[in-house]
Amino acid sequence: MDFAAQNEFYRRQVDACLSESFPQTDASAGGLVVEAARYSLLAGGKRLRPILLLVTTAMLGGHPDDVLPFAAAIEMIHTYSLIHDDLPCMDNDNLRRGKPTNHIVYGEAIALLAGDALLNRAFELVHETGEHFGSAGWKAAQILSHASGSQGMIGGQTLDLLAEKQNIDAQGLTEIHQRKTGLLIQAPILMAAALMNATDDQVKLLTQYAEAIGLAFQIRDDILDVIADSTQLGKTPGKDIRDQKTTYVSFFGLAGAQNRLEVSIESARSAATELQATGSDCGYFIGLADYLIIRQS
Ligand code: GRG
Repeated sequence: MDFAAQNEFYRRQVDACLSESFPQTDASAGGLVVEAARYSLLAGGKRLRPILLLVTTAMLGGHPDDVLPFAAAIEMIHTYSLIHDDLPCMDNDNLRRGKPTNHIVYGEAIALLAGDALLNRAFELVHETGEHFGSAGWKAAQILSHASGSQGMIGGQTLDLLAEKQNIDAQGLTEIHQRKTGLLIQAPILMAAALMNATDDQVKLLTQYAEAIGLAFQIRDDILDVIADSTQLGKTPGKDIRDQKTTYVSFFGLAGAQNRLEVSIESARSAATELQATGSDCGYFIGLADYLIIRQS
């Protein structure tokens, strides 16, 4: 299967699992907040993070079905962060995944609760499934908590808010990107490595790959904010300039950002090629690196 077919195959599995993992309940059991959570969870999206967990698991000799709840959990955490990020007190946006944002449809209070519900359901799933993997399950849970907590995504979002209208240096910019976006993209790869008891050499190469694509993803996001339109993106472009944010493009210029994107992608390709040489099928990893350079949404 080529990259696109593999991606589509796993995306369908993720979508089915997400719907089953957070079923609609009736009004007496918090039906409205579940409806709001499902509105954003099932609104589409690339499903990059859960697919990475399934692909890495398969690459390391495991069965993707066995780790589907972990994959759903990551997507729930990602979706909650998008709902909260779109709220008026944060980015105040009205378009996400090509649809009106959660608070536009359900109001701010329910949107806040829908995000909270997704976060809690995510860790419920991790605990339900983690016990079947023994200590590896706990390790995977710890990786996910770290990536999404105050040392990871929440910390990165805080630094990002504090950095608005400030002059930050390249190191500060990388730190924000690494924590806000990078760690949750690295997490599924490292969780799969933990769950599949990968060797130290495999973990080293998987970490190199994961760090490189996490950074590449964010640099491309900064580029798209400048060059894409809202139909393409499914969200509002031009927000970084509006909020006077320092981004890879504002700091290094479009060509400089593109250059750094290519350096990151080269590092990802090199790690994937080395992993391939150890006998793992890294076709998806290489295809993803190529896609991240040109992705349009
Ligand atoms: C509010 C706790 C909290 C965190 C917010 C992730 C995040 C932190 C904010 C999202 C804002 C943003 C546009 C970040 C840039 C990178 C990013 C995470 C883009 C969205 O992810 P995609 O492209 O989205 O994977 P889809 O919709 O495809 O899942």
